[in-house]
Amino acid sequence: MARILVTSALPYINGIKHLGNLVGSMLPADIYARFERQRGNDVLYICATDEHGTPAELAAREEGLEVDEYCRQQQQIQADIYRQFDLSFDHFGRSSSAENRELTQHFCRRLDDNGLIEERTTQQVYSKADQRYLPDRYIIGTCPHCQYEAARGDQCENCTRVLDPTDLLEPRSAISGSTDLELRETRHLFLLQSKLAGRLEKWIDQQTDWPILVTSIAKKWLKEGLHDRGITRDLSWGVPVDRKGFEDKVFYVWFDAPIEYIAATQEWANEEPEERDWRSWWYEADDVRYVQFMAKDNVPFHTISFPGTILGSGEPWKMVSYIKGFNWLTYYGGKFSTSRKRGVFMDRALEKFPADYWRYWLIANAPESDDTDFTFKFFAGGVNKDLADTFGNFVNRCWKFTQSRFDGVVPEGGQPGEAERQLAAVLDAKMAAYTAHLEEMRFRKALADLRAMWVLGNEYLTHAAPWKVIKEDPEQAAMMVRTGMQLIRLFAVLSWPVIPSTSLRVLEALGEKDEIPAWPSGSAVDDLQALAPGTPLGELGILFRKIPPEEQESLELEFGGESG
Ligand code: B3M
Ligand code: ZN
Repeated sequence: MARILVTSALPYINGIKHLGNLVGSMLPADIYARFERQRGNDVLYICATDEHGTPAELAAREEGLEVDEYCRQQQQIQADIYRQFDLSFDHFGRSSSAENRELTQHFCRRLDDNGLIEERTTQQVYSKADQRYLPDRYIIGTCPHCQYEAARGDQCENCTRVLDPTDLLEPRSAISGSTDLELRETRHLFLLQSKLAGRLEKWIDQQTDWPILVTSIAKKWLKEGLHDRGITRDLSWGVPVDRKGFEDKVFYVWFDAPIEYIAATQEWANEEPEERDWRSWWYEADDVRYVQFMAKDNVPFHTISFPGTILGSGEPWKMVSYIKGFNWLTYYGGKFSTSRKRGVFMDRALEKFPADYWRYWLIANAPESDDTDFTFKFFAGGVNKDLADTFGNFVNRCWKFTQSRFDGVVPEGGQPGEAERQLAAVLDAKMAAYTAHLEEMRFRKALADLRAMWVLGNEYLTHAAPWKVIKEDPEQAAMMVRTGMQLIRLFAVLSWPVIPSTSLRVLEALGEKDEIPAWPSGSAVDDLQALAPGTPLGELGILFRKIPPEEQESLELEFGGESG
């Protein structure tokens, strides 16, 4: 039994996430975690809200709430939506936890002990109108690299480059819009990343099996040269800096956020201290495979900054084993945008369709090697063709026929023949490919394999035509119908990582109660005998409904499907 630690990028606290956030981190992580659990591995899937930094403060201000109260409310709202999307976190924590405060301060002390922290006097943008410093997102201006006009002080959303507020052209305050800004001197802690460059480069070079999308971003950063990085800010909300003269400052959100992966595991363990051991997952944890999921704009922080923190600590913390990165999901050719409320957000998505419709479509079209463009027409096309017409229809055909001709019981009798042998051979190959693709986290390929198996089921049934055979040879027809029911069961098990609630609905209707259906053996001859003859079929109903063209159009109107 392997031990697999899974984390997905921590969603910012500032508001409900959109489908792009979901497909670029939490959904693929969940599918991978479920798959590995089905195979009997010991999986720990950890996530949390990222609660510090200027986005939280700005959002709380907009809602007229104190920032800690805002975070408390939003964390629960997000946790609730993720539950409805069947995201199977072992723990969904908060980066504002006491555990994270302790651990963040610990890392800073260790880095300091190792000569990697330096106090420096810096010039920060100060707004006279707002009577405060304007770090990171408190300041907006034009990106000096791509000329995007609404670039933020910490990163340009358009070209993903990491920025310093003083880089921005025509800067203005995000609070008041004031351009009456000046530079003032203030002391900050700097992490001497330049001293870590050699070690980081060596470590990245060892990651020969990582996706190119990920290693190319890391190497680009290393090539541009690692700058020493300010890890504190003139803000009041965040992890306090436990150092003389720094009483009014907190750590930079990107310093404490990844540490929360570890701290959230501590939160998880602290809920059941007798039973759970966070340390075995994170400290001297050579037997653990650690996989991270994130969109590409987060990759620099996970390949350079966070590993730098860990290496610099000089302690044997777990380093990531594999990073799965994603490109963008676009919306009608433009960006999903939280600030402009453009696109489909997770709460609204669930008002329209059950989670499985979204989970299936998103992962089948995941932006892996390239961006994917969401439109309701494209979405409906996948739902109608794959879920309703292929998987749903196959289940429905077998179910109905068994009910009308075999008293709703999986029939016995008959001997599998050549058609069944061929079916098993093709299934063996497809199952092997599907398993390998999930293992490699190549989700689009995996989903193509799964679809191919669903198609195979329909083809088998059409070809076998038990409704004809039953007239001359009821035994033979029984064997065919039984094979169909075995396929349904197998498909439900194989589909569980992707569409868990539909899968369990089918398995329950077949009298199975396991919360985590065990992964099949991979030998179809055996796997097509799992269901005992005589098993009664429960009520199932329609698994997936079709989305007609009129509805696609009205969704487009409702959600604003114009290009942007
Ligand atoms: N909250 C950014 C994001 O959601 C950030 C990720 C933190 S991972 C430690 O895109
Ligand atoms: Zn830019």
